[in-house]
Amino acid sequence: MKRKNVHVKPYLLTKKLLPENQETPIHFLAGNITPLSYFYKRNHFSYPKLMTSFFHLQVEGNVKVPRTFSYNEILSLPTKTVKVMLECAGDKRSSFQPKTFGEQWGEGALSQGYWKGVPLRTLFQYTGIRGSAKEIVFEGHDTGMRTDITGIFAYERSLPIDKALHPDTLVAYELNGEPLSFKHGYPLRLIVPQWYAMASVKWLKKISVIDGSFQGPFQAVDYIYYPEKNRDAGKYPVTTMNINSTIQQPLDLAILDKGVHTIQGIAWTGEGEITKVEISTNDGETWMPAVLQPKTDSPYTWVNWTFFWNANAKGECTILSRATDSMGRIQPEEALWNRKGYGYHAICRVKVKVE
Ligand SMILES: Nc1nc2c(c(=O)[nH]1)N[C@H]1C(S)=C(S)[C@@H](COP(=O)(O)O)O[C@H]1N2
Ligand SMILES: [Mo]
Repeated sequence: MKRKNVHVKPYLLTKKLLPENQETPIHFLAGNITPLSYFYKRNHFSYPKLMTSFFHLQVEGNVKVPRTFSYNEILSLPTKTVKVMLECAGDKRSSFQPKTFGEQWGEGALSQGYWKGVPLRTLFQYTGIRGSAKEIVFEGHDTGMRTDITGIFAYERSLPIDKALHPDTLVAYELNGEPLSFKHGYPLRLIVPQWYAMASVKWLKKISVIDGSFQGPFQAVDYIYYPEKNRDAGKYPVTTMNINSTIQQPLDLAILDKGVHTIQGIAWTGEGEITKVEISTNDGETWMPAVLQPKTDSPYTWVNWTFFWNANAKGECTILSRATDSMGRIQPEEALWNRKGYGYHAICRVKVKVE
């Protein structure tokens, strides 16, 4: 039978539906912004129920004048648009050996777009900040239970003052020219460039300035690198994204014809910028530079790269990509294993067979 009107539409890859955790199929991250339907989704709890209280943002704690901003007031403040990629700290977790706890993300827990909002620092022009302030805590409207500690918790995270007051740290209300979609934090979410995305708190409810260091479980239990299996020795917090790259094409385990192929992918880093991506088509014996596409309008996004490969020998072969940044960082052979599986960034490898 002939089938009509078959729409071949790629979908997100589902890790879990309750709460919703879905990743982007990496080979569909073609352009430089991620269409909403492919934007990865990561949630610790069920979606909060949208209520009128969501349209007020409280700023309190060690400020001179505590204040509540209405949504409309925030929309009326001077705006800033910044193109920022978000990457989940657990992106590529499934590559860790031995396996670690947490959602077994492949390579697609990342997306990017233009975020429009108000620089967070603008709000503090209205409230002031007391001299003793050390951190700023961001509370989301979503709450729920944890498996390790009893009680009901909100999703809450803090930032050091200097990162919070960076001019590109935003209270965002638009993504790619549309009001933020509910699942990505409508009406207001924090956007923290360069940090893993756990810092970009969705459904902002309250901002508190504190003079200590925040100890909520999403700060002091989760999002900590624990390099040792059974002890907490050597632990330190997850902050900026590691240098990383992903091969989008060919796909892992692809079967290719002999001839010229385009190897293509993306590379990114949480500090400085990508200066080089190298490709090996012989499992790391020799490396050749890929062509980096010109940097666009933001230092906070991935760069696209391509490499033309003449596959003239039949057989199996491993293709690797390795990025270097302006801070002198380079992707390692092996990522630092850690108990919760954060920050995987080893050299990317795909296996192909040429026939
Ligand atoms: N309120 C709230 N904010 C949150 C989270 C959450 O569960 N609740 N998850 C964080 C994590 S771990 C990630 S990776 C990003 C995911 O953002 P997205 O769903 O818009 O892609 O949101 C962050 N902000
Ligand atoms: Mo995340």
